[in-house]
Amino acid sequence: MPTRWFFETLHRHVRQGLAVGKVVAQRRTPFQKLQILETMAYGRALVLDGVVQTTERDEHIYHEMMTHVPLCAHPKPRCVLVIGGGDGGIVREALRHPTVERVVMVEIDPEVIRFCRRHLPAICQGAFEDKRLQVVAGDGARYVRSTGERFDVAIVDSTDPIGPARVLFQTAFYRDVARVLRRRGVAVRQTGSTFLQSRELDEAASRLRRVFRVVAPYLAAIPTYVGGFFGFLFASDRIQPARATLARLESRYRCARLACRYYTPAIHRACFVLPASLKA
Ligand code: AG3
Repeated sequence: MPTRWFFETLHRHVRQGLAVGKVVAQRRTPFQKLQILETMAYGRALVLDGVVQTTERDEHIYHEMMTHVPLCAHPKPRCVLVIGGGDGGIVREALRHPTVERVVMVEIDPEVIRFCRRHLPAICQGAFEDKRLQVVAGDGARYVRSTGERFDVAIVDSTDPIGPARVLFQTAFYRDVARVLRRRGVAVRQTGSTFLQSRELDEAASRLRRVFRVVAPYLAAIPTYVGGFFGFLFASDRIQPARATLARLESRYRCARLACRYYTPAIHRACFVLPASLKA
């Protein structure tokens, strides 16, 4: 049987090709095209509008770094807001922290949640059944504009700034995120490949700097997000991410009984160390 190839459509001059055993499911929603592909190299993959969002084999790197970096940087995270993240990977990691009493996930496309729970259960691992989680089907930008609730950590797990996620890259949105955070609140977002989408990190950092006192990029290499190091931004008014001592991070890691596959307290400190070209 000839190999079927899926080619990602994200980058203009670079193409990621994945050999696909079968298309597990696909459908169009009012927001986007959803696909779950059985890939030979990375297990099942969630693809939105032609862009790989997460795969069974490497999802832990992204989800652990998006979640445990802000949660371990915070002295006692109780309430967590997740914007996007319908596959459930972030909420799964956030709910591992015993200090967390409440997680609100605001996902614009409820079909992503239904689709992933059914066809990609290895990502959420039952997190949607946790009583501490409330799922809001709606626009994250509108939610942070209007909610009266306050959070310790906000995690923006959006797609790239093409399609429905565009508003989640605007300064006005970051101002509203800051508004819903408590005094020692922390926000994080993904900013794409530092090589192929370098403007994304720069732009998001300068917008976040208009709103937050501390803005720090951090890095991880995620195989299915092509283009070398993948960028994240940490933003807060009070918390300096890399200033927490290793001993303190280790004690938080131990107290939370985390058993991660990628994140460690040492990685927490190391991921904020940047190459010369990325230093602002
Ligand atoms: N959302 C971020 C996907 C980023 C892909 N972008 C890229 N390769 N430049 C992932 C959702 C996982 N919960």
